[in-house]
Amino acid sequence: ATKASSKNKALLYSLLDTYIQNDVLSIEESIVSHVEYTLARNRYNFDDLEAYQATAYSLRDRLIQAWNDTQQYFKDFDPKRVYYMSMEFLMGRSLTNALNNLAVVNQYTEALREMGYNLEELVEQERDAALGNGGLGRLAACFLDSMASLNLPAWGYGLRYQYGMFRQLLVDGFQHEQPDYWLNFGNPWEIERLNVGYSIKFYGHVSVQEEGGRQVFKWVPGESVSAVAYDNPIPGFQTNNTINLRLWAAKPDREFDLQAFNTGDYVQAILARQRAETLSSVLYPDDRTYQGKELRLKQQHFFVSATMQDVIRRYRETHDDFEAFPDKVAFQLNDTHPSIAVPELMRLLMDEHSLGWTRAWEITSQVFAFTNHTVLPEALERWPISLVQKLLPRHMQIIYDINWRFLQQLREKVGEDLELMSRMSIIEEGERGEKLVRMAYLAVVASHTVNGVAAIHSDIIRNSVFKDFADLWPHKFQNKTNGVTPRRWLAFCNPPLRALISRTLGTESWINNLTELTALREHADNPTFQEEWQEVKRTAKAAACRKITALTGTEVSSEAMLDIQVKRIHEYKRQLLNVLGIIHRYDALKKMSPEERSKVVPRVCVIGGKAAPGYEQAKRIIKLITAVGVTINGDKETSDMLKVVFVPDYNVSLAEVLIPGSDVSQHISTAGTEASGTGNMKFAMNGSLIIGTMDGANVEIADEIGEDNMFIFGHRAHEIADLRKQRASLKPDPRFLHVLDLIRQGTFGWEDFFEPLVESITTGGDFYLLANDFPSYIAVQEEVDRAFQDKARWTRMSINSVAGCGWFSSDRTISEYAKEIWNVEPCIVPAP
Ligand code: HBZ
Repeated sequence: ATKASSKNKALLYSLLDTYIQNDVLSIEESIVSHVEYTLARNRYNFDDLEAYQATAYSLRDRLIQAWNDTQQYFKDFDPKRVYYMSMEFLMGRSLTNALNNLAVVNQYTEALREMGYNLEELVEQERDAALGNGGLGRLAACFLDSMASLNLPAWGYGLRYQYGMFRQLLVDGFQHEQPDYWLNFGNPWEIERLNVGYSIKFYGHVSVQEEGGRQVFKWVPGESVSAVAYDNPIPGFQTNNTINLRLWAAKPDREFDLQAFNTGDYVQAILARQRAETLSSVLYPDDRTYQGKELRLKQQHFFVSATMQDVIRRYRETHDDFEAFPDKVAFQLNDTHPSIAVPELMRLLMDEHSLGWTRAWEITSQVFAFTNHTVLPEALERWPISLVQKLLPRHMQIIYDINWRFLQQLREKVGEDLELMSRMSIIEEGERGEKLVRMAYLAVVASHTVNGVAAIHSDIIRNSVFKDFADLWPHKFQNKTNGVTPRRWLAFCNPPLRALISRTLGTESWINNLTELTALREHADNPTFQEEWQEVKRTAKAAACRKITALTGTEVSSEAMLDIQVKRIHEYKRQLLNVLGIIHRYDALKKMSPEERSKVVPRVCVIGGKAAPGYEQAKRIIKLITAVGVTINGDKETSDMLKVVFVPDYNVSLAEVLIPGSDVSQHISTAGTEASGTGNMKFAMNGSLIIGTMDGANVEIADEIGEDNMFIFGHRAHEIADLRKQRASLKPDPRFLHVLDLIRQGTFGWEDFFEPLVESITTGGDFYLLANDFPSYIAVQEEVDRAFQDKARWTRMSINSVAGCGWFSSDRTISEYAKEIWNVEPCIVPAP
């Protein structure tokens, strides 16, 4: 590239000075110019989709300016940076978020109104960016928001899937999966960087040569694809800082397959090249059942290798050697999915940058930290050695070396304890002689810090999942209780609540300092404030009910209590317990006299969430919910008192409507199974009361907002192991058995299809202990009804929920990561 002369420079500096203005007229000009020149549509005639796209491009211009300033500032200042590595970023929509963070909501609303468009309608045109399964992916998105808002020198790295989380369709109450081709109409929020690309190798073999007295390993790949960068600007709230989420897409490699073209079959060679793109095309929709698919490991290595090469290149722009690398770089591994980064960094340092093993390991073990998100054994990644060996032969050698040195070190420390060594080995001697790589152990061995995502979960990690490692390296283990961004999950999705809080506290500073919400406590019993609070809830609830009716065709009254359980469908989350409770409620209603019935609190029970496509039991649960809904909603005798709906295709955007409108929400996993949960925090933040077990972050929510402001039930984590042992001799509550009988008798039809569900909680062993927790669940539900009848009490509990939520801002979580794990500091970009 030619460098601008100093004369030109002055001109270049001045040229864009006045380009971006945020007055209404400039915004109108900017939108119309995008209609005309970016979309090439007629400026007098564009539909809502085009208006949305032009608005998004107009905002993108503004984001790019802040992004450029931020990246230049980071480059000049050269602080230690953190790279958040995640296979998933569940971003949802960007328009409302960008408008609010850039503080231009009013101007855009007015500009669009003058042109004849309604911003709220345009917002609905945007497809969710659903590049994640659930909590883990959404956490990564909340973390980006907080890292930007806290002015941290941070980047996110991930994959640009062309097909995000599948769209869930319900046909006759059964889940069907539809492809989510979200890029259909383009993605105005991303910047394609065709100039940023890396070659990613697969397969082949490793040769060893002697060079100057040391062994040099050469990986001769059998396949190679290019990784191309797509940058997504992430604005912070009330700051100019705009960080980057860099997502990689696979493209055919320019150089690599020249050979193939010499064989004569030109067309076949082109088609083979084209297949490279499938590598990053689809998100695996299985949360926590490890499948061991070759393409998945390919995706992991692809994403990790591109990221490592990119970070090293950036570091080397300002450093001649790797001495300062650990002072300039921190990597956070979002679960084990990116943990192949450990041998990849070792390989790059040794084979491409000529460092010796010792120095490479010193560096590697200073830069990684690892977050665990589950204790369910079926979710732990264990790649067969034969597969790793075939796909990544050099990495397999390095993993063996890491393990050998680790076991040596262990032996020095504890002596020749073979039992312990085989327990802790990164290589597992699997059944049938199949050896496996325990990716979690690889991550633990290489990381300087390992954390769980709620206090109880971090304890479980220390005391069971990674106990041997915690005994060996107690200093490595930490807790970082999850949080959610109060921007998306309160201020932007619930503007009336934001306004009421700000009016009451006389400031908006709580949005960046969420513990200020405790000041709401002193208003909790104030009748006028309570009245305003109820009005806010009524507004949100009306919107939620409209949405529910639109999605399900079932009329639901916004007078009724709105009870919501939305999350991935999994046995451990116990949606089945919820349904059994609903059936019990229905049965009780049927047995009442009309007068008794008229005194009951009407309830709308909403359940939503996706089942992994191969998870049959979860799919049966969905069918049971819908079948129970058909029977109950069609019963004239009870339908004023009870409705049951399954909302299809639960996603981030739907959550933003349902959560503000809900009265109660359910977080009822068997104690010790839900690592944290983050939906619980979002509901509490919007004044929805929690029905929950003492599991995950519920425990800390109870500490913060008070158990008397929640509905806690069920056995505690320390009791679970014994209860499981004794489950076979448990005599379940008669009401529990009666509910099962109703299902078996065909009250909801499909009794043969539901038999495996009934079996799983009876003769099947009831692993998640539904029978044990059923009585206290029913009791707490009765308490919920009583509380709802006392409006002042309910409203006070709701206010206290919000008041106690300050701790669950992801700003708090990220500040802790920054100080206690990453050792990075804010790097505030000056205002332009
Ligand atoms: O991570 C969730 C935990 O279940 C939840 O308790 C926690 O709050 C949240 C954030 O820490 N875990 C997941 O969402 N896990 C996955 O989505 C997943 C995706 C792909 C996998 C395995 C797990 O291969």
